[in-house]
Amino acid sequence: MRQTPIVLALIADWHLGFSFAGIARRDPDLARQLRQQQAASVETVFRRAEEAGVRLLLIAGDLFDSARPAPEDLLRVIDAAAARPHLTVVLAPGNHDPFYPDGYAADPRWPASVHRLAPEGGRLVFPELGVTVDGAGFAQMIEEENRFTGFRQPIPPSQLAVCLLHADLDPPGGRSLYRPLSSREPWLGAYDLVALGHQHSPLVRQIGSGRCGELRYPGPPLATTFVDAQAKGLWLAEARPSGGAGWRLDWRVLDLPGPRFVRRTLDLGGVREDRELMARLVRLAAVPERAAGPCLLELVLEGARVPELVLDEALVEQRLGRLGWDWVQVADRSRPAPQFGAGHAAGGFAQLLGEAAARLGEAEPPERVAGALGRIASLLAAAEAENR
Ligand SMILES: [Mn+2]
Repeated sequence: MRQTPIVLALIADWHLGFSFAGIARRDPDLARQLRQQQAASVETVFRRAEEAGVRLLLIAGDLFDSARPAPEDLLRVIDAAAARPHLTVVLAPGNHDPFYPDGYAADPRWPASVHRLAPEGGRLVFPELGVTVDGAGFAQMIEEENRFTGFRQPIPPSQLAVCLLHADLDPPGGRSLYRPLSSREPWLGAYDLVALGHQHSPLVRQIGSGRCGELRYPGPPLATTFVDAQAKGLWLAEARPSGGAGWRLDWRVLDLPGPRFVRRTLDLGGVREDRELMARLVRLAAVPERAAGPCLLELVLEGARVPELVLDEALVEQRLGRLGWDWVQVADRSRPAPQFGAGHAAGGFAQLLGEAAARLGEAEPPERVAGALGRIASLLAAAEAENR
């Protein structure tokens, strides 16, 4: 039996070639810096993997942001892999970068060490590594069903059994446009590791049957949007036979230089005036320590906002920017008070309701104001419908 453990790395949702267009509209320099960091991360990831003794690099889809990556993005990955022929790479294309017969996955310049799993599914046996990798790439951008359910031929217990897939694990209601996969499907018992991409957050679930392996999302190695706020870096595992039914995997994560996308939430329910709002924002928006790359903040506002609270988003972004953030954006999900702006078809009744809403904010505790404002808003909507 093998004495030294197999070292492997798992990557998903890298989204190389992402445009950062939303950031570029307001801050072209920051967008350029993010694109450069993303491009540089390709060599960094391959180098760090090599230095850590990784023999097998698994890429669970959405390596590229697009099915037609820019030539320089494709070449960066091809070159980084070609420079390390002893690092075996297996790629299962995802919904962003599906396996088209004439696309990047079929490019003849890929070195022999990089295996791309086709939509019909495949089994790759690496006797020198002691690993078998099964899996299938996406054939198109939407697949409302996962057709890959493994192979009948069992993998010998002496081999680490891996399934590599881009799939949506346990989606709400069991339905998804990106290969819904239930963690209870019996065929998963054939694997020590079901390596997944798509959900952009690190997650692990144990498989309760067969080899009693695990389902794992690594999250992206490098964040590209606020969806990636949980991104941790490059996930590595040492795999060794457990002595029982399957293999044991011990995971650790290598921190990579890059941007920090941070999301923080403020409940406006208890906030009564602008000064208090600013004080809370400043407390909430402390910049994280040890941040090497740019720091981007999304401030999410929740709760019921009292009507006299004037929230100037530009002012908030400016004030928080002074705390050291490279980017601040406000996502207002608070329930707004009824609007009585100019040009509104507001008659006397609407005026009355508006004044009542303002008085409520002065006199009542916020938790009661919330319900009353909702009532006022529906009365106003009914009044408007009548006027139409
Ligand atoms: Mn993705």
